[in-house]
Amino acid sequence: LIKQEEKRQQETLMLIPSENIASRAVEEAVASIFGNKYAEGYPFKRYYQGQQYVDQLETLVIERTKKLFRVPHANVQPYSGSPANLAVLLALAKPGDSIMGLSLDSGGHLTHGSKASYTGKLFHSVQYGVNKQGLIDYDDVFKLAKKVKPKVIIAGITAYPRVLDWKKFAQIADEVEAYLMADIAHLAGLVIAGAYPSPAPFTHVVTTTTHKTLRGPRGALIMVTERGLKKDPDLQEKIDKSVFPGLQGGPHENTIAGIGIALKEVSQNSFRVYAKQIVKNARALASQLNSYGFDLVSGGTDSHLILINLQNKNLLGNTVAEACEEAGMVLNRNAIPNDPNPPYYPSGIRLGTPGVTSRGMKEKEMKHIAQCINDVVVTLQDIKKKTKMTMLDERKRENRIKIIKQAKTLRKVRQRVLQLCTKFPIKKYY
Ligand code: DSN
Repeated sequence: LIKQEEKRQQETLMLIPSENIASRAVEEAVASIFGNKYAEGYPFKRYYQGQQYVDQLETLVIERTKKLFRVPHANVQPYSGSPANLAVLLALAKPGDSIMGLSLDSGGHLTHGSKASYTGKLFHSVQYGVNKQGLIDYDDVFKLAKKVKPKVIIAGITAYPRVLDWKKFAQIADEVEAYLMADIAHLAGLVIAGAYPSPAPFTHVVTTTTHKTLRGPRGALIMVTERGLKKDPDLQEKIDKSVFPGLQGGPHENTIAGIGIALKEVSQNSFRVYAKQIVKNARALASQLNSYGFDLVSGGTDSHLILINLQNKNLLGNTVAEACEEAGMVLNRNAIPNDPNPPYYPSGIRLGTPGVTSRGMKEKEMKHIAQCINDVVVTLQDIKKKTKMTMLDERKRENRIKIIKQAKTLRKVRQRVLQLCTKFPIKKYY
């Protein structure tokens, strides 16, 4: 299965914006002997023996995190982004306290207080959204914050393509005396490279995963900023206690080793060039898709991701995502702001450029990819019209399979995608 997965990745375009291609060195660290070790506690304050190398390792990774993100404190133990966010919320608020985050269909994350997540059940979660243009309206957020008086405001995204105004969020949080937490899971690599503004000077806490634009192993970091320590001198202890023993047992030191390697890689100049290219590629892809009449939420992108509203194409996200996969382009269906359809059958698709940029593709290839996506969508529209299928029919998998089977063009697009993949193979770099 590992071999087959490798072939699949090699022969398809990774267009899911939260995915990326980690280096061989990261892979080796994650598979290393550090995975055998239990290390409950923190460096030099452990509960088990045999920690001389684990302590050095974790200290090194903490120091690298602090230096790169310019923060005074880092916890490198969270298993992934969702437990990291829960650990922060439980450190800063009590169950029943109010929190505010961006709603899922406006581009937030489940753990930003969505009702489906424990963050929306344990806390009194009131969510903010986006306006008709698909943008966060900071006056609206401020009005809501004054009403809700949240303990924590979460500023972070998974499907919001534009720059977040950290300063405005900070002003709002200060006015209502809330903690401000930034979740830069999607953006961390861009932030380090200077391709996206850093939240560190403005927020109290920053969380991130390590496997997206940061191009490391699947894991997470929690950082406390200078502003955070000023607001609450106990913040670092609160966060550390919340992670362990609050929420987790033994940290995955093998993953922490992989994070350490990724942090070394992202501190190199070549990574800065790479991260800037991610944004250039996303802009090129967005502008070409725009020229084909795709309705981009917020009109475009400032980052690595694009959200497309498919309502003007009269297609569900499911059909387009499944047909694109058939043609070798792996992206995901996604809700759009105020989606009239339910999350399992959303009206949009989301795509991003970190993976294809890791393969060395540039603006020219993005135009080619946009053309391939358009060819898929035009074919689907033709077939749907001919078969007189409705949106409700399209929710049934067997009907989508019928559409996709009739779409002969997909095979031709698949060949073009394969040629592109062969020209830009996934190299085991470093
Ligand atoms: N699942 C991630 C994403 O795709 O954005 C967030 O956790």
